[in-house]
Amino acid sequence: MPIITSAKVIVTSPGRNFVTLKIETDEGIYGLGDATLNGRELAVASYLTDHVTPCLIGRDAHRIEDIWQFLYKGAYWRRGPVTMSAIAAVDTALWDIKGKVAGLPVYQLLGGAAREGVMVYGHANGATIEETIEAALIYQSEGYKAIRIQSGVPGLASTYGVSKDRYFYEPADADLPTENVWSTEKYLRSVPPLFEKAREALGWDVHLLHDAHHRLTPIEAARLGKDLEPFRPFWLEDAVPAENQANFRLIRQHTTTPLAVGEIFSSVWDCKQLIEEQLIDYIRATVVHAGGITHLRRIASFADMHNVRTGCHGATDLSPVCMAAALHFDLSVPNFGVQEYMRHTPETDAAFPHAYTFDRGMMHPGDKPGLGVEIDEDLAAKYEYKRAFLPVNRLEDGTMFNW
Ligand code: GCO
Ligand code: MG
Repeated sequence: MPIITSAKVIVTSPGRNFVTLKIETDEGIYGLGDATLNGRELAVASYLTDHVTPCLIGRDAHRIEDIWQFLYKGAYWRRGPVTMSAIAAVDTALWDIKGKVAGLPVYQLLGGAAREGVMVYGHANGATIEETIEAALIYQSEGYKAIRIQSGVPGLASTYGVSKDRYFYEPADADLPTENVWSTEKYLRSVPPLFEKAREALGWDVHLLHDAHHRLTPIEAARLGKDLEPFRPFWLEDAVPAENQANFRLIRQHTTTPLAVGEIFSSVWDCKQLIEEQLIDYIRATVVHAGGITHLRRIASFADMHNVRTGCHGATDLSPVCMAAALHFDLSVPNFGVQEYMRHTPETDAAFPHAYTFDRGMMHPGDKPGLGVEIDEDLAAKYEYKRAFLPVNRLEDGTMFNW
């Protein structure tokens, strides 16, 4: 059995900040786990270095479930994004080690491939509907079967999901939070025409997705869902903030537009009611923020019993280590729906060489033992951590609002 001899936290910023855990064993085999929590990176780095890694030394790296339970129950303080990202990093690294010891890609340890490949969605966005459609047509020509469409809102200077660079969208955009101005009324008027024009230009054979980024009330979300029904969206994401899971009942009563939520969830308890009452169609929790492969599989099994499919978060603030882990998970779970795929910058890709591939809208984790992802530590050491925050949002009268 491989005994854990060291565990170190690597903070690097190749294009953006990432926190990576590297666990080494006495057999010379090591594993990697992503621990990046966008805008709060150093909190997780400290949680790991100060409170977790000393407890790992000397343990049997094969005892993934036992170590998970030790970190979850043993902390006394359960759940929350910082704790669960730290646990996720350990869990992911241990699956990587187990795969390498077995000489098998992680998806084989999870039951093997349940499909040939993983359908991903790309992000098309633009300041205007025309620009968004132009970008979506490029994704379609590259073979994407699913495309998220976000457009600037007439009358608002800036909004979520519309980037300065149309190819790469970076959520954390400044060393102090930038302020944006929001109007729900203006936004609600802008989305139906976007979908109408998108269907005209792209046809009906491509899945179209949209992210409301936690900005609506239930009745507003119900209205948007109804308005979009004629255009058959694949999903409407984060329609309302989900602290109060019962909010989704009202949306459900009014619309058949499929609902997705959960990128900020850290545990099955955050989505228990949503899943049990079948208030959503897709659960967006992912490996790094929801307790690793072990806990995400628990969420997926529970979701499967209630006809809810997976749709893992995959923005650029989730490192290639998380992307690789998510792809092994996606390939193996029975109730896979779709995987988000925002391309990393060339700097990020160079620091994290990986085996996963993209081909005509489908991805595959590759067949290297373990996760199939590395960190080039010499290169990583050249990129120092740079403080970076997500933006904040205010209503037009100055009231603090949701980002
Ligand atoms: C998505 C997300 C992201 C988040 C970002 C926060 O759907 O990909 O909403 O854009 O805002 O990951 O760190
Ligand atoms: Mg989102």
